Amino acid sequence: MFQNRPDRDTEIVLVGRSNVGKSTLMRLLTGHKKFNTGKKPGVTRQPNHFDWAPESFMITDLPGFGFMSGVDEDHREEIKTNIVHYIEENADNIMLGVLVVDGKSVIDIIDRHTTDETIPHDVEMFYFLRELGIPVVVAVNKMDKVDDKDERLNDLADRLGLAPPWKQWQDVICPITAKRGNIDTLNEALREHAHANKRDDLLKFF
Ligand SMILES: Nc1nc2c(ncn2[C@@H]2O[C@H](COP(=O)(O)OP(=O)(O)OP(=O)(O)O)[C@@H](O)[C@H]2O)c(=O)[nH]1
Ligand SMILES: [Mg+2]
Repeated sequence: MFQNRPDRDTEIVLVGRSNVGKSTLMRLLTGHKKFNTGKKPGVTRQPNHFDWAPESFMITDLPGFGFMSGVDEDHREEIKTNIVHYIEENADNIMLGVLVVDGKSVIDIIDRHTTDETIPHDVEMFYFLRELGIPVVVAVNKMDKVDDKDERLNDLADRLGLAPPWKQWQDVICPITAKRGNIDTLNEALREHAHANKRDDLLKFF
């Protein structure tokens, strides 16, 4: 199980497959470089918490799920189970889930893993959070590698059950390039959610 969670009332969690750029995004959101990022999937194995005591607020960078180099299937399943438990146990305090996906590969991965019996991890996580009553923002990262931007984002909206065009869902679908510090669309969505939660004291963070 994951331990060492600071006791804070309001939390934003970053979830997503390994290597999509969660820790890169965590660095930007917190302004701290201490979060390790890496070229190979599976860098983050325990939640990284960053908290602000006066606001009783924290952002949590969760380990990735799915493929990780050097990690066998059983261990990957265990990590995913731990992520699911973490979210269930703390759902009352989680204001928002940021599902981070790789804009370049997400559609291929979703389509490859969709069968009559299985739902791909990303889609499953999107619905899982919503079923727990946690609003979700999808941060579509690595847009620097995507050429057909609108087409790709329309496909993603469709796969998540949100009727295209994606531009109707700009409070949910936020294209970003974390590596270049370009996360304006996400910050805008985070501000909207903070305001909707009557937490204007958090606006200064985004
Ligand atoms: N091209 C591109 N690469 C990016 C972007 N954001 C992150 N990366 C790269 O993607 C790789 C993975 O980034 P991480 O932030 O470590 O990803 P993570 O989701 O935390 O990965 P795990 O901890 O393994 O789950 C690194 O090589 C990053 O530099 C982006 O916007 N564009
Ligand atoms: Mg990481």
